Amino acid sequence: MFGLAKKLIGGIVDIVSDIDPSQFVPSDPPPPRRPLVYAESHESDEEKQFRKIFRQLAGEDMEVSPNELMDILNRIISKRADLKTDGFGLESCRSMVAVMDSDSTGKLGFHEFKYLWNNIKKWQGTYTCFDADKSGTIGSKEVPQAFKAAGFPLNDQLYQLIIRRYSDEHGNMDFDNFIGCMVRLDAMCRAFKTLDKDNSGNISLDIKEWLQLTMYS
Ligand SMILES: [Ca+2]
Ligand SMILES: [Ca+2]
Ligand SMILES: [Ca+2]
Repeated sequence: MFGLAKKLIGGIVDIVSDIDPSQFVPSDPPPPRRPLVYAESHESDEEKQFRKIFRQLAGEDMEVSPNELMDILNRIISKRADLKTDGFGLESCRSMVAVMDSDSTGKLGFHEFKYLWNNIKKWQGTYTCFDADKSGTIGSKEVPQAFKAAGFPLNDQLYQLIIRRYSDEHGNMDFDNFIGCMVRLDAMCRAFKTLDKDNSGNISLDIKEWLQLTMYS
């Protein structure tokens, strides 16, 4: 989704000359029951490239399990000295899979994973950008700016709550905690918007719906 937006913006900046309009065909995720062959023949080059990488990461079953997600993320962050972290834990990866698992397979399929991947890339940029003192973590003073920039302008009370839950005893949020927090916050905001059909800012859930939402997350 973000790749496409970037491509479109890039196309506007480049203006005419080498624009290939067929590149701009929006590649919406196909309905889940469509055969794979159909999905693949309607993909952009960018998506084809990403699918190749996905195949390697996901293995035989073509789905990314929490363990596979943990391995991938830990392999990537081991190369990044600027991002302080004690590594992605299994519990945090299980939570990320749960909130992204829209078709309830217990793992991440191609589109679920791609969505998560693009978001992690975006939030890594936010993390680096808003680590103003270059400590490698997001300190409590850096939290409001970082979250605002990521699209979540909260209030002081919620920032304090998030720090209590995701930061260490000195108020510093390391990289894996930041990503875990963002994935969850983003998913919960999306769930809210879906449930708030009339945009009133209020939703009403019964106990079953409440537990479905909170227990698989
Ligand atoms: Ca951590
Ligand atoms: Ca899934
Ligand atoms: Ca910092």
